[in-house]
Amino acid sequence: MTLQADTSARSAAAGSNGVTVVRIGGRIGARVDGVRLGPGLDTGVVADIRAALLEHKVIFFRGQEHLDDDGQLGFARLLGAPTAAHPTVRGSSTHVLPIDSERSKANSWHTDVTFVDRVPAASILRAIHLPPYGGTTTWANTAAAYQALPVPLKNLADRLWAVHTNAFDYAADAESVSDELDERLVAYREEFRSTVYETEHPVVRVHPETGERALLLGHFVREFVGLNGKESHALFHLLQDRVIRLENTVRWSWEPGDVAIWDNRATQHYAISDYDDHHRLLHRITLAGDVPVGVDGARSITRSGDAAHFSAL
Ligand SMILES: O=C(O)CCC(=O)C(=O)O
Ligand SMILES: [Fe+2]
Repeated sequence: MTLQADTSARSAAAGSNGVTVVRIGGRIGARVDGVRLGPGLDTGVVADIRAALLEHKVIFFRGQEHLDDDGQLGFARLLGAPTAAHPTVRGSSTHVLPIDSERSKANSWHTDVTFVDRVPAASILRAIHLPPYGGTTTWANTAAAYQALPVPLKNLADRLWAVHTNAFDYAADAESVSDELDERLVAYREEFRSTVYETEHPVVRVHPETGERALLLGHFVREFVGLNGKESHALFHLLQDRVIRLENTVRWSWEPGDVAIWDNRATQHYAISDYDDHHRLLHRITLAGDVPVGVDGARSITRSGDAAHFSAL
C-alpha cells in the first residue's frame, strides 16, 4: 500500500489574480492563499474573495499579521457596509467588536445577531491573542443542511417560522452552574440583553445572492410560531441536529495573523471553550445584511426592538 495524498484534490491552481482557493472540507470551508488583505485590494481579488465566500461559506486567510483595526475595517468596506459593533454590546470602536474570553465565550451554536430583522450578511474575524492550546472555532453549512433534508422535513421547514430573541437562556446551555457565577460574564450578559429584541424569521430563508435555501436556526431561537414549548424544543433539535452534523462542519485551528470570513446567511458557528483560563481575543467586523425572505417571499417581522442604529436597510 502506498500512502499518497490525492494532490489533485488538495491543490488548486492560482487564478489570474494570484489567488488560490484550497477547499478544506467536503461541505464547507476553504483557505484562500496569495492575498494580502487590506483596503487597497484590487477589484479582481475582491471578486475572487466574494466568490469563494459564497461557494465555501467560510474562508480562511493565514499570515495577515500586518492588519490592524483600521486595515481590517478598510478591507471590510470592500466587501460590504460595516454595521455598528453590536445592537447592544459596546465595541472597542464604532465598528469593532472584541471577541474577548474575559467577557464572554460563544460556545453554543448560533448564527450572529438573528434576534434583529436585519441579520448580518457576513463577519470578518481577526486573531489578536490566542491561547496556548484549544480555542478552535467550528462552522456549519446551513444551506447544505437544508439540501440534505428528506422531502417531508423540507416541506415542514419551508412553512415554519421561529421567534428569535437576545433574551435567551444562557444557563440552559451552560456546562456547569459555575459558568453563571463569574461577575464579568454576568455583566456582559446583562449588557447583551439591555434592550430586548424579538424577531420572527422563516426557518428556511432564500439566500439573496445565491438563491440557495438555508436553515435559519441557532441558539437565539426561543420557539416556533404556533407551537408550544415542548413541541418547539423537539422540532428545534430535530432540525438543528441536521445543521451541526460533523460532516456538515469545518473546524479551524487559529494561528497568529489568521482572518476568517463567514457568510452569516448560510452558516452557524461555535467557539470551542477548551483553553481553561487562558486569554483569547479576536476582533470582529460585521457586514450589514438584509431582512431574510422565506420560500413564499414573506419577510421577517420585528416583534420588539428597533435595530436601525445597528445597520441601515
Ligand atoms: O470566538 C470565536 O471564534 C467566534 C465567536 C463568535 O461567535 C463571533 O465572533 O461571532
Ligand atoms: Fe458568533
